[in-house]
Amino acid sequence: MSFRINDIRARQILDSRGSPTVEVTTILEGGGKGTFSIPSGISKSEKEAVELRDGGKFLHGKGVLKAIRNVNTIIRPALIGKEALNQSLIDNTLLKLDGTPNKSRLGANAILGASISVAKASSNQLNIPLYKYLGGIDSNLLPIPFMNIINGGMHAGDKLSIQEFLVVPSNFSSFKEALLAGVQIYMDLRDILISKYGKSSVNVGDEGGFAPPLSRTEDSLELLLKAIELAGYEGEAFLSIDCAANEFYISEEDKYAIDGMEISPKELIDFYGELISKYPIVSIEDPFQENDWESLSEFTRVLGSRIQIVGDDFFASNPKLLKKGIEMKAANAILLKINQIGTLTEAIEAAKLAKRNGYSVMVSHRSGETTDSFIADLSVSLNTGQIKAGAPARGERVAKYNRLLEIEEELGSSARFLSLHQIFNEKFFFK
Ligand code: 2PG
Ligand code: MG
Repeated sequence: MSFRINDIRARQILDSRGSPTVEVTTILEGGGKGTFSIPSGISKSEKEAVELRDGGKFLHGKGVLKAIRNVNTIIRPALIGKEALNQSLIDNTLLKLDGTPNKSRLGANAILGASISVAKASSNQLNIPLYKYLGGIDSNLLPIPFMNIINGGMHAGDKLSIQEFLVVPSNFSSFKEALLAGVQIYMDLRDILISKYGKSSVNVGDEGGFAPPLSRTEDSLELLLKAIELAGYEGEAFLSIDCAANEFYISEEDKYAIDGMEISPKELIDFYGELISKYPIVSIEDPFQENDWESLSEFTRVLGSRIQIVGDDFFASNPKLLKKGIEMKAANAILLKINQIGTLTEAIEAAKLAKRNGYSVMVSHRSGETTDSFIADLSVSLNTGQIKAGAPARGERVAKYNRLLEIEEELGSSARFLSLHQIFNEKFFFK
C-alpha cells in the first residue's frame, strides 16, 4: 500500500467566529484521506507565524483565498509523490518552500493545513488512531481539562482585564469524571450568575464561557469558588487564569490597566501574589506582556515553586523562544498552539524541549476554532496531561472534549489520568 501523496487541496471554510479559514485535504496513493482546518487567535503574539489573510474591504479583509491558492498551486505540486509517513520530510519541504523565518510567504495557515492533513491521512490509511500514530504505544495519558468558564479581555464584551478564568478539575480518577465535574461547575455557575445578575449575564464569549457584568478580577474568582463549592468539588477542582497581559499593557507608561488601577510590572507581581495566597490558583498564563522577560523571570523566581507559570505569547510555541525562556528561567510551562508555529514537527519539538527541561506542556485551542478535534489526539500523543479547550459548551469546544471521551473509552484499562500534583511531580506547593 503506497503512502505517497496523491493529491492535496485546500478550500475556504468558516471558523467559530464566522471568519474564513483554511481547510486542507490530503489523499494518499493507497486511498488514505486526512482533512484539517486551521484555528485562529484574537489575542495574538507578535512572534507567531504569519496567518495569511487577503486584506481589502470584503469580509473585513479576513478572506484566506491567497493561502488557499498557495496550497493548490505551490504546496500541491511540491508534495505530490512525497512519502507521507515521513512527517519531518514533509515539514522540511514546506519550510524550504516558504523560505521565510515566519512563514509569511505561503502563510502558516496554508503550511499547517498541509502538515497536519498529511499526518491524518497516514493514520487513517494505517487504521491507527491519530494519538497512537503521532505518539506510539505509550500515548495513554488523558489530559486534565482546563475549562475557561468566565471569558474576559478580547474574548468577551465585559470589562474584565484578565482574559480567561478557568476551572481545573484535577483530583479525579478519569478524564470522564473530571470533565463531568467541570460541567457540573459550569451549570452551577450559570445558576449563580442568573440569580445575581439576571439572564443576560450568561451570554457567552468566544470560548463558551460566560461574560457577566464584572470588572474586578477577584469578583470572577469568587464566583468560580462559589460554583465549585455549590457543585461539591472543593479541594478537587482548582482555579487558573490566562491574563493575556499584552491586552491590558500600556506601553507608553510601562504599566498595566487592571481592576481600575494602572500599576507597574512590580506592582503587578504583588497583585498576582495576593491572588495566589487568597485563592486556590494552580496555574497562571502570560502574566506580563510578551516582551517583558525580566518580569516573567522575577515572577518565576518568586512564585514558580508554588504554581505553574505558562508562557503563551512569550514562546509562541516556538522552540527558539522557549530556549530563551529556559535560559532566563522564565515560566515553567509552555502553551502549545500548533498554528502559532505552523508545522507539526516544530510543535512536537517545542513540547519535547519543554519536557526535557522540566517545563510542563499544555496543549491549547484558539479562541477562533473549528470542529476539528486534532488537539485532543495531540495532547494524548504527547502525554502532556493538560489541555485547554474552552468551556464545556459550543460545538467547536466540545468537539475536543468529546474526542477525549472517545479516546479514553478506546484505551480502556490502559488509559491513565493523573492529578495536577502527579503531573507536576509534586514540585509545586499549591494546596
Ligand atoms: C490564549 C488563546 C486561547 P487566542 O490566549 O491562550 O485561549 O486565545 O486564541 O485568542 O490567542
Ligand atoms: Mg493565552
